[in-house]
Amino acid sequence: MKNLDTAKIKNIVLTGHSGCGKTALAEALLYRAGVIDRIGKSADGNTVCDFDPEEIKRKYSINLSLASFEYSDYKINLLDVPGLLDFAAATNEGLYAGDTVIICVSAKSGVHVGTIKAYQAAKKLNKHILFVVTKIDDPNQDFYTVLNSLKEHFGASVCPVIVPEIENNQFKALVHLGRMKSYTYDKKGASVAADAAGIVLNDKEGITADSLMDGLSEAVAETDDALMEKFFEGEPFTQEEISHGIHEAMRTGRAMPVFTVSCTNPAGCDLLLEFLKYMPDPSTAAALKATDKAGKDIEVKVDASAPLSAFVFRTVADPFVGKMSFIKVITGTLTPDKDLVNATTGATERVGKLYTMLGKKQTEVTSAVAGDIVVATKISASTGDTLCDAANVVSYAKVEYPNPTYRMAVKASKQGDEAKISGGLQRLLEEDQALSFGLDTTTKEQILAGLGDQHLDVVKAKMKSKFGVDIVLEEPKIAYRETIRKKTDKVQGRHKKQSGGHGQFGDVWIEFEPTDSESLVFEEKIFGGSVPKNFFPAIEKGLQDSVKKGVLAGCPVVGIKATLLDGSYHPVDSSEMAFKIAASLAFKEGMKQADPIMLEPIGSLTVTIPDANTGEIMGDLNKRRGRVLGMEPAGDGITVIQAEAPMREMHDFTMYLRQVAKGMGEYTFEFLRYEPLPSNLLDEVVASVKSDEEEE
Ligand SMILES: Nc1nc2c(ncn2[C@@H]2O[C@H](COP(=O)(O)OP(=O)(O)OP(=O)(O)O)[C@@H](O)[C@H]2O)c(=O)[nH]1
Ligand SMILES: [Mg+2]
Repeated sequence: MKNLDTAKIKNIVLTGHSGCGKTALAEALLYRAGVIDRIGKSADGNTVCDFDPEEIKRKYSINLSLASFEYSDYKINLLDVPGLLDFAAATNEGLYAGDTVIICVSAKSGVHVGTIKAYQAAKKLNKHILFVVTKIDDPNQDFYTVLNSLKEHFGASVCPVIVPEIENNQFKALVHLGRMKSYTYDKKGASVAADAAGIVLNDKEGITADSLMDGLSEAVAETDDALMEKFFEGEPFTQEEISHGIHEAMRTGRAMPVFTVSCTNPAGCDLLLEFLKYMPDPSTAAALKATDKAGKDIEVKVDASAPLSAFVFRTVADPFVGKMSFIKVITGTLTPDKDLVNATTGATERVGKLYTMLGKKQTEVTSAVAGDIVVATKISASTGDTLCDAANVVSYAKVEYPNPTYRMAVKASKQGDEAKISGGLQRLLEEDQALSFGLDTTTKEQILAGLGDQHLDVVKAKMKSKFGVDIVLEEPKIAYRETIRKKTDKVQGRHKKQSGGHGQFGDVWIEFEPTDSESLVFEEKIFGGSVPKNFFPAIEKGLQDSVKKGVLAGCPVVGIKATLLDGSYHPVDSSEMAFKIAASLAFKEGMKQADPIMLEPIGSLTVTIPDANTGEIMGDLNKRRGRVLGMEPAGDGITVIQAEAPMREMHDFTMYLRQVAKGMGEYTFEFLRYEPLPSNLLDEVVASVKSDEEEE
């Protein structure tokens, strides 16, 4: 592929609800552009973008794919992202790299949470938006209802440009409102044009092409004073004015054009491809937030004439090819074999080879100009790092990622594979910023956290296929504690054993009482040397060992103070070991007398949800023994609930919230403190803790 000017590059990200046809649209566009000679299908596992074995197996996208191709004399970088919320990290990376966001909407199922999320994300990042209604060939298409729903959700700037002609509920042709031409398609997606003036678009509802033109004309008129005057005087626009006006309206954010396609029997892909040429180029995209060398906040626009700066927005850890870094060049030109500064780490970096991608196919290139998206292999930079010329040190703001709240304990199914697990997961963490892995120091379990069950299921499958390790995912243990509620009288612990030669003798009287300190507090108040000083450390050690396992369920004991009051010893038979044992006997007896209870961890919860879900979530938190502390409107139909809830009740909250709030909810949940476990749960908890121990 030849090297191009920034103005000839179009970075287009395909977003939308899962299953709405993003991967299929990429396929259809590549076919119409002559890049591939047949259209693959996700269901057949033969598309350009869903090439990962896990995508082929599951028949949906889990990764961000880049399909770069030439069309006319433009380079189009298509980014196909997953629609499933479990893989939102890849979606966010695609949104970062794309300049124009195509939001795909199925003509059959319409606006869903994925559509709304894509829109919100695109707006937040100031991206240009284009709606593409897919599946127009489907017998159950309902285009004009979907169009109305788009207007209801996203406002008056939704502006139909290519709409279908529907006869007897079936798709017949596409009408380009700007040209007032109707296009009928053959099986290869080639079209024949005819005049569309006066055409009825939907025989059932009597919608005409002329009636839809009004919205388009208004959007065009708003782009220019002279056009506005013409519009008010009722004069028709010329073809050129309309065409220029649509592009201008989109560039300035006044209009979000709506296109219609079939991806499987390609229709409308020719018109869409043509339109893509007029998409804003990277230099006119919104400026990126960054910090300069001195740490000052700045904004940077894509600019080929400035010294090099480039952002690593995705990393793939391939066990065979090595590390692949997806890079968007922001300023200057990226070329191999030049020393660069990694502004994030301070390291010097050298890019060996650069590639342009078509799904999994790599083609080497010699340089990449500002605005372009390429892949470098085997560099040490990580996702989120900025590479730059020493003369222009700048760090771009990182992509925002969702919080991994779905936690599972990860174990090796085969003993001895533990090291392989952390090795493999470290590699997967490099490519997935919504995954976290680490030791829960309270339960001593390795915890893998992600965005949902499908996310972790894919991680499990990748561990097997990429690193040959079988992992088991289990509900994480809860770090229960035990404590006491009453002060005891002094309790005796006496250890006496006479076996052959030397005997063993240790005797202590200890008083136990509750305290605020989490770890054991030990004091001694021995008078008259009833226990010699040199045995005190052994007694304390005996107690320290004992508090590791309480008498109820064997959980660590917190909030306990032990005071050594008295005891006796034997000049020959007493030893450190004997006093250690005596202390542990006193502890066991003391715990029983001190009204022991179980404590459970309580977490602090912040839930962000649409207002409409508030009642249901509050009811659910109540069932989870949660305490709602406050509820506040956060604007835009969003409510924030602050609550506290026991950790043992919250394991499935991620999946629950997703289901209730239809993917529009978020939350954070962090350990706060311990509280007494309600007595009705004691037997159940003791049994579960003991059975966990037996397993180990
Ligand atoms: N009839 C018809 N089927 C389509 C069209 N577009 C997509 N499909 C089918 O819809 C299903 C989902 O399409 P995909 O392209 O995989 O959907 P996606 O948006 O990439 O889904 P995710 O990767 O999960 O986000 C597949 O079976 C496609 O063949 C279309 O225009 N017409
Ligand atoms: Mg897909």
